[in-house]
Amino acid sequence: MTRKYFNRKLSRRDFLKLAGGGLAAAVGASMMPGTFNKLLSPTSIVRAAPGDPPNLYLAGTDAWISVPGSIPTYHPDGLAEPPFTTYMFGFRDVTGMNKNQRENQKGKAQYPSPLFWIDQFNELGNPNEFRLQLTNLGLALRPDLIDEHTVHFHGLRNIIPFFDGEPNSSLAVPIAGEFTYAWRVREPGTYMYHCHVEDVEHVHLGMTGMVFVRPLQDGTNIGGFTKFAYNCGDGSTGFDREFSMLLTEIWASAHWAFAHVQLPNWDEYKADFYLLNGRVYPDTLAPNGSIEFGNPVHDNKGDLIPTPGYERLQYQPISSLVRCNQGERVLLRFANLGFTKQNMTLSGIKMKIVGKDATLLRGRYGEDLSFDTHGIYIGVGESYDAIFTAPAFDGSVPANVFTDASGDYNKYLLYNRNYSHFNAVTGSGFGGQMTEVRVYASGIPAQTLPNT
Ligand SMILES: [Cu+2]
Repeated sequence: MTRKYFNRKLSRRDFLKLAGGGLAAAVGASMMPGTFNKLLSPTSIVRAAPGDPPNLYLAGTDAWISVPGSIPTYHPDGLAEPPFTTYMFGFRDVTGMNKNQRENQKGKAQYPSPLFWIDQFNELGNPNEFRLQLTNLGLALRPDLIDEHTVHFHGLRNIIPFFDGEPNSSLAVPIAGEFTYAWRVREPGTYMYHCHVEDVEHVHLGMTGMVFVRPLQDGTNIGGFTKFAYNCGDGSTGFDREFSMLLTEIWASAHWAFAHVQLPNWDEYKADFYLLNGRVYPDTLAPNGSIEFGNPVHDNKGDLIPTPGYERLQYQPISSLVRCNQGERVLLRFANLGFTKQNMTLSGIKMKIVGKDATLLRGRYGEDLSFDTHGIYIGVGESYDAIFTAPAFDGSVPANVFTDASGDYNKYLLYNRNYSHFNAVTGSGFGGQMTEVRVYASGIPAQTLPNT
C-alpha cells in the first residue's frame, strides 16, 4: 500500500475508529508503527512559532480600477483620476513589505484579490498549516466608514468558527488590527475566498478572490502528468496548464454611491459589467501584472508596477488569456462570486467537467461522473473544474490563423452565452466575460505560474 493510496482511501476519522479495533490488519505490513504513532500525535502538525512569517499577508483597503465604457452620471466616476473609473474595496498582497510600504497601500487594493494556492494538508504527506495574516488599512476615500474585514475561505470543510471569517460567529479585523488564519485543508480543488463583513457590500465592492488546493498526488507521475486537479489516482485530472476564471459583476451606480457617501438600494441590483478575473473583454486578453502570491512585484513604495502600455490595469493584474500548444491538457478553474448565474461556453472545443465545488466527480464506489460539454452553468458561490485537450493546430484555413509575438495560432472563444454579458466594446457599457484560447503548434513554454 503506497502512502498516497493510503491517504486517499482513509480519512483521519477512519483511523481514529480503527485505532480501537482491527488496526494492524487494516494498516498492513508496510505501515511502520512509529509512523502511525506520529499520525495520531498532534506534535506532527507544523505550527507557526511567534514571529514566523505568514505564507501570505493581505491588507484590506479601498481602490480605483479601470473599466471601459460609459454610463451617464455613474461611469466613469467623476471622482476617479484617469485612467481609473470605478471605486472598489479589496485586498492587496503585502507579504514581505516593511511597515511604510504596507501603509502606503491604503487606497491601492487590487481586483480581484490575489490568486493563491495551498498544498493539501495531511499529517503524513504535508503537516504544514497554511497561515494567512490579515491587516486592515482603512479606506482612503471613506474615512467615515470604519468597517472591519475578514477572510472567509468559501467551501472549506470542517472549519472552526475562529478561522471562518464569518464575523457574527467569529472575529473580524478592525482598522490597524492584525489576525492570522491557520488552515489545514484536506480536500483539494478550486475554491473562492471573500471578506464576510456586510458581505453583500464587501463582496460586490471587490473583496473576492480564488484559491486552489493542490492534491497530495502532485509531483507523482501518473499517466504522464505530475500536476493534477484532484487525487484521481489514474491521471484523469492531470493537466499541463491551469487558469483561474473568476466571474464577478459591477453595478456601476452602487460603486458610485459608495464613492459619493451614498447608500445603494441593493434590491434594485442590476449589474452593468460582467468580469473575468476582474477585467472586461478585451482587457481580459492583456498580459498579467504581478501574479505570484507571497512575492508581490512592487516599487520601493510598495505600489504595484503596471505592465508598460497597460497602465490602466495597474490594479487588475490577472490575465484571462489562455495560450497552449496543441495536444496539451488545460484546466479551467471556474468560480462565480457575482450575484447572477452564468453560462460559460468554449466554442469548438469540448470541455470535460471533472470536479465541482472542490469535489472530484466520482460516485460512492468510484464511478466516473465526469461529463463532456461545450458550456457550463455556474451558480453563485459554485466552482467547476473543466479540462480540455487542445486540438491540433490547423494552418490550412488562412481565415482561422492568427499571429502574435509567440507565432501562429488558432483562436477559440471562451465567452458568456448571455451575449449582453460578454460584449463591452459596443459603447453600451455592458459585458465583459469573454476571452480567447490560443492554440499554437509549439513554442509556448511550460507553465510555471497559473494564468501565464
Ligand atoms: Cu471587508
